[in-house]
Amino acid sequence: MKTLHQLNDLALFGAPPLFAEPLHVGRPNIGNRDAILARLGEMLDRRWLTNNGPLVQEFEKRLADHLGVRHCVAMCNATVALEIVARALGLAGEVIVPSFTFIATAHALQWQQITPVFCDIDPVTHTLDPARIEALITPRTTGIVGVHTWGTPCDTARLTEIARRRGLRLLFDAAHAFSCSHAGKMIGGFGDAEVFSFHATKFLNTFEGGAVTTNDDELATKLRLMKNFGFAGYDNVIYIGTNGKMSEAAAAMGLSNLDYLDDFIATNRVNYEHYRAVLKDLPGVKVYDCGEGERRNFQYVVAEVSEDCAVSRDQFLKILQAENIIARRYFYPGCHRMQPYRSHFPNAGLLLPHTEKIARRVLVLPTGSAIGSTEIDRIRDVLAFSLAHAVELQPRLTSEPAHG
Ligand code: T4K
Repeated sequence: MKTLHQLNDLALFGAPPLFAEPLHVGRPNIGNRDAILARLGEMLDRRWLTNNGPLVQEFEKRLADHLGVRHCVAMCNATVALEIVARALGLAGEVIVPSFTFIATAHALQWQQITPVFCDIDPVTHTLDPARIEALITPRTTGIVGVHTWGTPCDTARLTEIARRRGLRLLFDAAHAFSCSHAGKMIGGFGDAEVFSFHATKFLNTFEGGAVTTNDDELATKLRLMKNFGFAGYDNVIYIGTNGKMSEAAAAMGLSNLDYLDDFIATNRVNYEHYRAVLKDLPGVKVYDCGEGERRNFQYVVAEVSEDCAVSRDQFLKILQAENIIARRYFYPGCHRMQPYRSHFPNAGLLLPHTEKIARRVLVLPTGSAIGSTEIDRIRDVLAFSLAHAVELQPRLTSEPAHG
């Protein structure tokens, strides 16, 4: 493996990349291949592939038990789950959401003609800032959607208080927060409902998948109808619905991975702590703090590159990606700067100073079971080398926009 002595040793300037194969932020966690294949084999023998099969029912039960909630409704992905639960909760008009989130949070609302009203985030936690919400409430507002960004819980107590006092529904996008806890309770039981993602890149994956959890019996009944076209039995449709069902193959993957949850967390945690230890002395670079004292999945390792850093976030991105270290700029540039929202609210950024700042700073680094301390040390070497040679580096960096 190459070592970095001079600028021309960087892949950006023509040297071979540090890694022959790309290091990704979201390499899927795959627990036990034999267990997955055995479940898939049984599924094929049963010839029951979808439509509330036994594997989906078992997956829902195990999730509900793990999260300590009354109901877990498995779905085909978190985006459709958000759409379905938004409709089941009667969201309409305007809903307050952070702009610093994956575009699906906003799109799930806009897809059904609900206007996402973007609210700024707390610059430390990167989650919705409750102090900014009330100024955005209008007579058209029907709900708040908080996002537990990077697995860090929103300020659920203040959001619940605001929602109750103002008569609003409260939903959480918990796509990043599976198996995380808050105030001694698992994420999944806060607000009216919470939505998880089990996409391939997520800490617990079902290839594609999602789930809604709730303690509200009536809501759970509606969700079950809505994800299955509104069928209440053969030939009997009693509700408007869509197809949001999870397949048996997805549940087979989820069940098999559930057995390895603690292993995934342990691996992620070791990586997170190693990153924190080796990056702590790099000037202008700080690893986002996942917090202590509560359960976390450590799925994302998020570096923040300050504006006065000798190498900018986007320059680091280009340098790393050339070395096959596929870091990402989640959630740049913020939903409010993406279509159709950019056209709907061209000046939204004025009310979102922390969102804009954090979106310019964040660099998500590769982690997961495909990465270990050797790779992390090499990533640190690239960042440290770039900083140490920033003066010579700057004139050689082109102004090409970064990707990712
Ligand atoms: N709400 C929030 C807050 C979310 O973050 C998300 C999804 C959602 C809602 C919606 O959930 P779903 O409807 O997806 O269930 C990825 C994921 O596709 C997306 O699920 C996730 N958030 C988002 C944060 O990341 P992209 O566009 O960055 O994906 P992509 O294809 O670039 O993959 C990310 C990395 O993972 C790459 O470095 C490649 C690697 N990868 C990817 C796949 C699919 C693999 O190594 N293997 C794979 O199979 O969105």
